[in-house]
Amino acid sequence: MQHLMAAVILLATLPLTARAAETAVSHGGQGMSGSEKPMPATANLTFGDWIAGFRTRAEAQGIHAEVMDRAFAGIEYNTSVIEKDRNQSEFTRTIWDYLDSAVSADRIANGRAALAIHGDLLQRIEETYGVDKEVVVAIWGLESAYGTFRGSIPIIPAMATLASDGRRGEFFEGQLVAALKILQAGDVDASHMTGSWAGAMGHTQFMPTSFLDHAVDFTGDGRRDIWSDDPADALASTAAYLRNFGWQKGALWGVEVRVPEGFDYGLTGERVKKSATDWAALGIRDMEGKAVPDHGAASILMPAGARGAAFMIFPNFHVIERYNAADAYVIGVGHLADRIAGGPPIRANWPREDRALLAAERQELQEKLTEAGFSTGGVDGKIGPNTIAAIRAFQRTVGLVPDGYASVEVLGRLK
Ligand SMILES: [Ca+2]
Repeated sequence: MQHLMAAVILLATLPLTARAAETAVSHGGQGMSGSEKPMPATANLTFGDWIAGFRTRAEAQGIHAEVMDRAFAGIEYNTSVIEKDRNQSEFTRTIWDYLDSAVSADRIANGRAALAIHGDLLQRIEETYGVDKEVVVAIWGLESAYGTFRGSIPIIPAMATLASDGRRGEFFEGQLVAALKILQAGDVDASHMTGSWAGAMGHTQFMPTSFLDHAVDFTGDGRRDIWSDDPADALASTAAYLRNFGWQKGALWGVEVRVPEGFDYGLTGERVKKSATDWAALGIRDMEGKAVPDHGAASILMPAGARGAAFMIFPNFHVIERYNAADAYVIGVGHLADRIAGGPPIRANWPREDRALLAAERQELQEKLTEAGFSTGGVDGKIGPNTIAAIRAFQRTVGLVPDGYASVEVLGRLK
């Protein structure tokens, strides 16, 4: 999952359970251009040649020949994995659509049930790692619907296929070597090492490299087993992951806030950090009208612009980002955890009449902004800090609220 961190997200028409993996490999998640090489007709022959070369590279990284032999026995090129990699949707979900599903009544109820059923285990994990149990349960709920959808695709063939394919071969070869190291360590055998097509494994969808860095054996049987029905090792591994990135127990991830009339929307976004006290002085209040207590350096996030909800976010927000960097995901995890703990729904309305820009429209937005003199630092279809800054600058010149939100309206004004 550390590979997720820098990734810009795609919250496309994907099952929630596949999202972490999608994100890990989407690098912005745009639809594929027409320049991709078609798969060679002799894919299996090519795959065999690739395996021969890979064997040498894997052995150079300490993978034993017998581990390689066992893992690759009868392996076949997985065409469907390549098809999935090529056909990622260009449709991006709005944050409200995402949250409707991520924090549905069912997912809240199932989270509370999971917390009750596994209460003793989660309490021990919380005490051991100093990570609030509700956030661990929320990640479990989003990644696999509390263990219901852990992924059944054999990881070694999937990673080998993607590694042999040129598009993101280096990334997947790293995951494949990590997966072989897991087999070599004896945590699982190849037949039980399953997950999503893009390599996310087990109850909380660890990528192989993240497993090597963070997974733990909480049951004490000598194996880090994140795949079996017993979620203990997977949940403890997730807690360890969050602890390793600096989780502060008992501190908020974020809280919904109201911004005052005349608020400078140029202060929104993760780049601007202030203390809760300084935000209070600027008129930011929680939904009860009170100043927000201090939970560390805070930013004001308005993920759907000025017409949607506002959140004051804290350092724990950035810890959840290490799992998956999308604002929608982080808010989904944090809000689900709050709801499982009995907290209130998000109160603000979302601009539900809006739709998300398509990938082609995001590129068009960047082209039009650049043409109009507001540089987006390139045209890649990803709405990053440069594009947000360009949108704000454009909004100011035409008298729109400078919230930096990449809306259909802004694109329309540029045309
Ligand atoms: Ca174990």
